[in-house]
Amino acid sequence: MKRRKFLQNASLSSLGVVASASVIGCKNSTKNNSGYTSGNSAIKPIVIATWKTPNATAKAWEVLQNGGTALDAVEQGCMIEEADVKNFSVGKGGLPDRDGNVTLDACIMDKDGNYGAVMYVQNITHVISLARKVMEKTPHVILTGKGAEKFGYEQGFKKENLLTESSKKAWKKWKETSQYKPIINIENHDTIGMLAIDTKGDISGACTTSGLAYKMAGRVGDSPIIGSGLFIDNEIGGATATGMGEEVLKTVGSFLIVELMRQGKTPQEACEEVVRRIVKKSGDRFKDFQVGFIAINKQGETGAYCIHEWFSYTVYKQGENKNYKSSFYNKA
Ligand code: SD4
Repeated sequence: MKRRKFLQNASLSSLGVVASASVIGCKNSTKNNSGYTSGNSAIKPIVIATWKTPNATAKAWEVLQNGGTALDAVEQGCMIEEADVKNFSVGKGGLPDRDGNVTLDACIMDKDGNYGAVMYVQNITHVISLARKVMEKTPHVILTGKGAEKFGYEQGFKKENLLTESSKKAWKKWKETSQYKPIINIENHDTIGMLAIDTKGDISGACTTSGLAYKMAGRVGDSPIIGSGLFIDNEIGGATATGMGEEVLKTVGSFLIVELMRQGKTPQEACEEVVRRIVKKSGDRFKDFQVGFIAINKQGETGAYCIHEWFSYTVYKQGENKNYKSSFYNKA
């Protein structure tokens, strides 16, 4: 999806986006327009996901409402985006690397701190399920490339061509200039990271992506890496990232958010601190890349923060599925 153009052409209200900057971060409210919540009563079940992904959160919510686990919810929620060929950053239809190959990364974490990931996988759409199989059926936590693919076929996954006609067309157009310059909020930021709390109060998370469009062959970003693209600690909460993976990796952003929450920060405060740290480390470079985080704590309080305007996230809680605009660092 051409997100910036899309966002420029639509008013906030027509997107169903609820402006949040002024209320995000206010510590004592119990419920407000931002999707950010705070207070003593635990909110569950609840699901939060990066970007405008209402179909994915609806699927996860359905699983949770039926008494399913947070782990099942995040897997099934993410599968919706993986199957959506209109999402150019996830699963089938994801934009390829510069050689024209679609390569997918994903990871999943459960309430017991178990983790499974696959990286650089071709020809399999539902890599989030493959990551779960790695977690549950192998003695390992990460499989990559051909090995992951082989394991997938052994587990009954279907071999598919992930390069759709429209992604192929976009790649051919890109090849005319071959300029690798990811643009903030444009072609490559619809990665889905999802966090959920089930009716028992247990937390799980998942993250799945085709990575940055036109990346070098072999490149892996933050999304499948524990602590960077995703981290869950069932005692504390969880966090997940979207945006320029290289920058998230260098800060181990999702782990850091969870650790900051352990030290007493709200999810919102923790997201803000990690974004500020990324900005500070980058000197002036932050002007050219986007990073966004979402987080949830054990009480079901949520937070979100990004560097540049127009990151959004979707929360399904108390029967309502809503997209919210994230507050952001760069007001310049
Ligand atoms: C990556 N973080 O591979 C991912 C890209 C992303 O929406 O978030 N795209 O670096």
